[in-house]
Amino acid sequence: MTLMDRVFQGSDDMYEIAVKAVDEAIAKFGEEANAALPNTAYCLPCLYAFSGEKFQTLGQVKNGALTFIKDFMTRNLRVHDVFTNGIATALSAEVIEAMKYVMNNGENPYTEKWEGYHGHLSDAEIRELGVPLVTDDIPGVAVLIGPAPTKEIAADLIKGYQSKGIMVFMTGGIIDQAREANVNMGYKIRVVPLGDELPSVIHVVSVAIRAALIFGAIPPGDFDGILKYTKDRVKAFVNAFAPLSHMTVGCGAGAIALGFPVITDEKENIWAIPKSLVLYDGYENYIPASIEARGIKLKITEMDIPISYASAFEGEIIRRANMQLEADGSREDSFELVRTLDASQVEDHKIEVIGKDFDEYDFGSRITMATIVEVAGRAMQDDFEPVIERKIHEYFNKLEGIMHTGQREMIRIRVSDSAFNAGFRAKHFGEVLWAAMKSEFDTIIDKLQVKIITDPAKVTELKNSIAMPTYEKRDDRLASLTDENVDRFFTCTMCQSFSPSHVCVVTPERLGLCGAVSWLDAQATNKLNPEGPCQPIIKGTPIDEHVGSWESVNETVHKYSQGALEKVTLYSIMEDPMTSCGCFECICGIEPMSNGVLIVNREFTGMTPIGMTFGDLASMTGGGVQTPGFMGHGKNFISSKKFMKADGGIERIVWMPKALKETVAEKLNATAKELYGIENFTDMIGDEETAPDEETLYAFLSEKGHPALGMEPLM
Ligand code: SF4
Ligand code: NI
Ligand code: CU1
Repeated sequence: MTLMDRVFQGSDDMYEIAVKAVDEAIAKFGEEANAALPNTAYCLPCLYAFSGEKFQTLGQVKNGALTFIKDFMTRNLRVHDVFTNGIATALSAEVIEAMKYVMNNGENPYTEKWEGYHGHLSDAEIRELGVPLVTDDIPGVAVLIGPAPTKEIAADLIKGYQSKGIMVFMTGGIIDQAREANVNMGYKIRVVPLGDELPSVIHVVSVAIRAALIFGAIPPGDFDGILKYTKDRVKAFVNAFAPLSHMTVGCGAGAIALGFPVITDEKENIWAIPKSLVLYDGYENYIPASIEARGIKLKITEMDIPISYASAFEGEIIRRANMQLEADGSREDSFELVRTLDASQVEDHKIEVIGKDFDEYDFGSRITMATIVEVAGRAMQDDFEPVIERKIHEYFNKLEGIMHTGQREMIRIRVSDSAFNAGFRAKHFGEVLWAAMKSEFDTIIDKLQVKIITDPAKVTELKNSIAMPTYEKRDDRLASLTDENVDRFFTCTMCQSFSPSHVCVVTPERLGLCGAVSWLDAQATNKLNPEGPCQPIIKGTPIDEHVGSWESVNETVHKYSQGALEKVTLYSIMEDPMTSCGCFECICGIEPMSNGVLIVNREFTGMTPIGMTFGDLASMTGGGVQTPGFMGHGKNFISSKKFMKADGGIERIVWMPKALKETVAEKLNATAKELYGIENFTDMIGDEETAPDEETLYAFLSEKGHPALGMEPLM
């Protein structure tokens, strides 16, 4: 059998299973039943992307989707057929997986076998990956189709990828091997066990394809556009282990069609294709070969520490039972601070531990701990201190077995027993900060020293004498930063690696829509990398300052969107609103009955009163396209005086999920009081409990006398 024949056989095999699965589902639920996968606005996302059609019901899948797939299963024995049959194999897998969800009433069909199986990923999970992907914290995506020859090889590969930040998706027997080898798994730590059967591999393909729809604004049905997007922008690859079934070979052809190289030790009827099909049997070569084949560039920071450091560990949770020690600023004084000193006062790479080291405490101790980073540099400015300081959270969290939450004097740091037993001590926190900050802020920081202080009296003294006054000074500075009293805004084009025409305009009162880039961050990024993603926009004279319209802003977005945009009105969601890439923290959209808008955060999985979920609303905008009436934004923007200022301001907000309301309440209420004299504005805003649908919302707003009801129509 030739390689081509194996692909065709695999494609036939997968199709046959799909047909059976659909018939079975129809026999049980009827043709009218819903076929869509849960928590996505794209129904069967891969089929939608390639065909442009949403196959909503089982009948539509049977009569539409299966025919669409069949048309790809051409047999003219040309190379082209290998790819189309590869795609057909993948699409059949999507049908099979969707039917598993249908048969299980829309719930994850795998959890009955093992609760760790992740199955299908939601749109929100994909959006959440936007920022780490653009910052190269996730430099690539590995898809492992198992089982590997031994559980040790499986564990080495998984951990090897994880320690390089590469996100791992697994399907089949390799998951059992990882379980036997006690490998930690889960979406949060970026090692995702999809499911035990091969078709579950489609759930990671679906991530790549939805990235094209969400971030790339590729229109559904644009077959070539989708393939070009995944090839150019999604740094994924496949590792598959012999013996391969024909279906796996078929999936491999699909992967190669999407631009994802396959690395395998298969020997039967297979031959290498440069950059696409790489044959290996030395498993220690898999990782370097995969990285090279996909052209992945790794960010490497050498650190003198006994544990791993990678973004995948940011999602780790350390429970009390595994807690060697903890510093908790809400109970005992603890804090972290970055401050600038004169060059003569800083000795580069000096790390001091003042007080007891970690091995002088009992297991489970609560300690006090201050982290003081002192920097000197000719380009250093006070404004950069909070930007650099906030990074401590990320740097500590990237350590395997270390958990960090909060900032300033409200931090909590946990060191696990495994990190401690590996030899992790206080000075290693200093090593991490020195290495990470010196490499990330190289053009700002010339010299850097760290003090880790555990002596309680000393911590308290320094907190009161240095830390608190510094925080206060910074807060005053932040409060004084408004759009009016700075001379420049900044662009952020970081997301262009996924959303080629998207430009964020970052102002003091409007942070980037991902929530991760404030005006101060953008300013520091510009200083670090003057040719980089954050370019200054010197304001100049406004066209209309009330609505947020500047000639300079228009020229800049026109230039950096490569001509895709003519103008942006910063304070409006109706008139030339800012575009969205896709990774926004929140989406706001018009609520027609009340003349207001509702805002939904990414974490909210429920329904809004207009009958759309976060995913549905989010799918209305993205990819750097302007869509009046819908706009992605950061959480902090909600309480800004500039939020929808041109369209009536925060008084337009009529609905938010309860949890989001609680998060923003303090600041939003303060803004409402200052601008409109309204007390406890959030009490007037409906949520999923008080106002689950449009009728209850209208009644709720009327009862509360919500100001939006008396405002001019939005449209
Ligand atoms: Fe992406 Fe905008 Fe955030 Fe920059 S500010 S990373 S462009 S979402
Ligand atoms: Ni133009
Ligand atoms: Cu983004």
